[in-house]
Amino acid sequence: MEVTLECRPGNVALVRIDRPEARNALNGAIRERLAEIFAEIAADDSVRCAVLAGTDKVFAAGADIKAMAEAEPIDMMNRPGDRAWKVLKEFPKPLIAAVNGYALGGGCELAMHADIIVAGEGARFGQPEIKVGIIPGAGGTQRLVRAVGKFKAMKILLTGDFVSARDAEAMGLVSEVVPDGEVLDRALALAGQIAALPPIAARTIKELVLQGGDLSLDSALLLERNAFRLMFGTADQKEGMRAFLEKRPPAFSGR
Ligand code: DAK
Repeated sequence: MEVTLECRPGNVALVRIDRPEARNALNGAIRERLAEIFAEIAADDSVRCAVLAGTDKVFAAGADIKAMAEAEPIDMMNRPGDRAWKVLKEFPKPLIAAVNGYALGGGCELAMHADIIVAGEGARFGQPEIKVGIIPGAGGTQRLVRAVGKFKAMKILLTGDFVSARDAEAMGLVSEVVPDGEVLDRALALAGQIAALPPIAARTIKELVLQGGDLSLDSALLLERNAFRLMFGTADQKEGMRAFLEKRPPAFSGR
């Protein structure tokens, strides 16, 4: 199986891509499996946070060039598995990308669908589509510029050059850089930490950050204010605040 789902203790799901002979190139079967898995864990109340990883050598080198080389526009319209991008975009729970090695093209776009990116020191990010005569197709021209700003994004997109993990971190594309051997453990630890917090608050924060970014500041602030008020209808708000006042650890129920 080239994509695996593992349910970890503490309400964490680990999804791994494993097609090392093709540098985890995202063929139709992998995209289809990602769509299935993320739809499944989105609906599974026992999952509160997910980690998406490749192998310890590569995250993903992008879409499968062999499968696209002779394609016509209509083939691109009907490409199997492309619903994965929609499922990932709409995945409502916190998602952490654990990046070792290359995250290129669709692989970089895949990482940018996450909410937090943990990268190994040897990770390399890039949008090299231009070098094979195409452009990014899963949000690279839009999410990258929102993450790092116009001038860094343009350089990456127009040259196709790779960026080191440290440079990616400095420009805001990576949340945290750790030694290569510690990437997955760090991502899982962060996921465990987030999964232990109230899931309704976590989902709402994700929703506001993503939706709010496309709105005027006033509209986004209104959205936040209303969502803030709704938190007072959750059991976890009562538990969190009472536990604080009673000087005891909270026991969040997810309601
Ligand atoms: N596709 C297919 N095979 C790939 C591949 C890829 N993206 N990347 C690597 N491979 C294969 C190589 O062909 C080689 O296969 P064999 O020759 O052994 O059969 C094997 O993996 C090992 O590759 P290398 O020998 O090149 O390995 P190195 O370690 O030397 O180099 C590398 C690793 C990742 C730097 C290099 O392989 C590389 O530059 N790969 C291509 C990276 C790239 O150009 N990525 C962008 C692809 S275009 C869409 C949404 C998104 C997209 C498209 C549509 N829609 C929603 C419609 C995305 C497009 C892209 O990502």
